[in-house]
Amino acid sequence: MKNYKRTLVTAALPYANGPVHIGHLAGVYVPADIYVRYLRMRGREVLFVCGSDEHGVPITIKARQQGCSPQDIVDKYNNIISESFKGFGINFDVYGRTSSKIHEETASEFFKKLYDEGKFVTKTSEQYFDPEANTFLADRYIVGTCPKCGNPDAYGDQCEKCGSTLSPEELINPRSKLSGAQPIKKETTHWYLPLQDYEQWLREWILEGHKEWRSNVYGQVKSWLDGGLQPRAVTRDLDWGVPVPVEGAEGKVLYVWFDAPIGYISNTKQLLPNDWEKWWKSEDTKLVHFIGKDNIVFHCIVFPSMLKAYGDGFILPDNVPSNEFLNLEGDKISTSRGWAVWANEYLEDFPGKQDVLRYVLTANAPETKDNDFSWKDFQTRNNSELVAIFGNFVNRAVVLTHKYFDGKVPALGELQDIDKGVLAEIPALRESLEKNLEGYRFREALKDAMGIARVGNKYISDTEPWKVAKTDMARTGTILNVCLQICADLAIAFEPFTPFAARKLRDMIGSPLEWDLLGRTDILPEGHQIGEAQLLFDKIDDEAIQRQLDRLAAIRAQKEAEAAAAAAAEAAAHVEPQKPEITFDQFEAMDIRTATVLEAERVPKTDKLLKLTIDTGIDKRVIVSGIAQFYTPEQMVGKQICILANLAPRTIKGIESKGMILMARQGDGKMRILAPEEVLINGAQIG
Ligand code: B3M
Ligand code: ZN
Repeated sequence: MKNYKRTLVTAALPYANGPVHIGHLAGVYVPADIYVRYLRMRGREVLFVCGSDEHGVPITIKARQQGCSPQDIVDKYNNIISESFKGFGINFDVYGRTSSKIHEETASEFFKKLYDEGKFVTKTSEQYFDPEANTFLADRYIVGTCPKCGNPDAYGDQCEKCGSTLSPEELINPRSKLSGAQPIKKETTHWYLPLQDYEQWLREWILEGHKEWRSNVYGQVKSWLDGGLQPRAVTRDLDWGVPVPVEGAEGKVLYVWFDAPIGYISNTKQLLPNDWEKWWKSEDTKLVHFIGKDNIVFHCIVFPSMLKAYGDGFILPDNVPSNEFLNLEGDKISTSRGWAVWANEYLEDFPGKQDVLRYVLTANAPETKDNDFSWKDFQTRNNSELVAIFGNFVNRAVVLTHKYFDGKVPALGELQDIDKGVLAEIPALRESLEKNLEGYRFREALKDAMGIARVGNKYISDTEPWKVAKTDMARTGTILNVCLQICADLAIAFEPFTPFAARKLRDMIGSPLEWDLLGRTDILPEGHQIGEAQLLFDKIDDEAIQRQLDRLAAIRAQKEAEAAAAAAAEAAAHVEPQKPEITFDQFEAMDIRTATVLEAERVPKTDKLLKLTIDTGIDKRVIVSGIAQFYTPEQMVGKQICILANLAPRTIKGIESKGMILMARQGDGKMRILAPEEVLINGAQIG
C-alpha cells in the first residue's frame, strides 16, 4: 500500500433540486464523514470537499413547474441541503456551488484545453426540436405514450410507471413538455469524449491495479469495459449550465456530468486559491470519492478519462467507495412520490437525535447490497443498543463513581482475571476498528466500536460493583476505574459514528480525543474529577415511531388510490375489437325501435336488474334490463329509449322479458342508454 501524505475526500455533489434523504445520507455522506472524522482524529492531513450540483435538466423542469428561475431553485435547495449537513455534524471544509463564477471559469478552461488539444470528436445527429418554443428538447422534455405499458405521460428517457428505460424515438405521439407541440427532428452538432481511446488504460489502472475496490464498483467498471466504451457527448442544447466556451456553440452548455465532477476541483480552488494544486496534482495525495452506485461510471470511467485527457499532473482516485441503495420500509425510495425520510424533516421531528440516525444508517449501511430502513428497526437499535448498552453502561459507571468516590477516578488496584480479560479485548477491538475504517467497511467498524460498549456493559453487570461496595471499597474502585477507562475509550471510538454523543461523553468525564490512547488503561488518571451523569441517549417511544409510520401509510394509500384510478381509467379506455362481418339482411332482420318507459321497479333480490314496462307503439310489454347500477327506477320512468323489439322472449328471475334495451357500454362496464336526439313517436324504426 502506498504511503500518502494527505487525503482528499470528496462526497458526491447533491443535485440542488430537492432536499437530501436517508438514502443519500446512508449511501454517501455519513460514511464519508465517518472516514474524515477518523482521519482527522489520527492527525492526518485531510480535505473534505462537497457542494451543490446546480445544473442539469431536472432543475430547469422544476423551475418551470414552480414558475421561477433555475437559480431560485438552486438557491433554495443549496441552502436546505447545506443546513441539513451541518445539522447532522457533516462538516465539509468547503461546500461550493457549480453555479459559481469560479466553477464556470474552471469548467470552461477544462473544456477549452481539451478542445484546443483535439481531445474531442464532434458528431452531428438529428435531435428532437420544439418548433414552437424554438429550442432543442432534452429527453426529459419530451413526453409521450410508453410503448411498453401505454402510460400516456412517459418521459423521453424513462417511463416512471413501468420503469422502462426509453429513448424519445420510442415514444408514441411524442409531444414537447414546453409547448405541447409535436417535436420535429433537427440536426445539431455536439462534442464527444472518445472514451474508447481510454479503454485499455482504464483496464490496466482499475481492473489490474485496483482489485481491492469494492466488488460492486469493480464489477460495474468491468462490465462497462467489457461492453466496449463509446464516445460520450459532453455538451447539450440547453440554456442552463456552463456555456460551451467556443465559437459557434451558442445555445449549448456543458453536459452536467462533464461539469459536475470538475466541481470538486473548483470547490477546492474556492477554498484554497493558492494552495489547491497540492490536493489535486501531487502523488502524495490520496484521492477518495464517496458516491452512490448510480454514479460509479462517471467517477470510475468518465471523470478519470477527462483527467487523463487533461494531463497536467491531475491525480486519480485511490478508491471510490460506493454504496448500493437503501430502501424505505421495503420500497424503493422515490423523491417524486415522496417515499423518503428527508434529512431536514428528521432534524425537526427528532431534535438532538442526529446520532441515532447516523448510527442506524451505518449499522444498516447498504455497503455490499441494497438494504432496508424501517422505523421499527430504528427504534429497536436506539432503545436496545444505544440506550440499553452504550448509554446504560456509561450511566452506571458515572453514577456509581459519584456515589462511592465523589466523582473522582478511584485507584486501579490489583487486577483479577476478569479485569485483565476485559482490558485485553479493547486493543483487539481497536485494531479491528482501524482496519475496518481504513478499508471503508463502516458497518463492521461500528460493530467494533459497539463491541467496546458491550464489553463494558457485560463487565459492570458481571462484577456488580454496587454489591461489592458493601464489603470491599478497594475492589469497587478497581472495577470502576476499569469502567471509566472504557468510557474514555468509547468517547474516542464513537467519535466518527456518533460525534454528538462522543463529545457529550468527553465533556462529562473530561476525557481526551486522542486515537492513540484508545485501549490504554490510564486514559483517566487516578483522582481525576468527572462531571455529573447525563444521559447520552434516551428512549424513543412508540408514539414517535407511529407518527412516522402514519405519514408513510398516508403516502402509500395515496399511491394506491392513484394506481387504482389509473387502472380504472385504463380499463374505461379499452375498446373491444370489431365483431365478424354480417350481411345487410342480417341487419335488416333486427327490428329496432323507439319506446318509452312507463313504469320501472327493481327486481327483488338482485342488484343489477330493473323491470321496465314500456310503450313500444305496437304494444305495452315488459323488459328486464341489467342497468340498475347506472339508473334508478325514478330516472327511467318517462325516458324515451331504443329497443331491439323482435328478440326472442327470455324469462329472467321469473319475469318474461320481451326485447332488449340498447345501451352503450365502455371498457370499465359503465353504461348509458341510447335515445333519439329529439323525442319521436314510440315505434319509430331505427336503421
Ligand atoms: N449530482 C448526484 C446524484 O446522482 C450527482 C453527483 C455529482 S458528483 C460530481 O444524485
Ligand atoms: Zn411504461
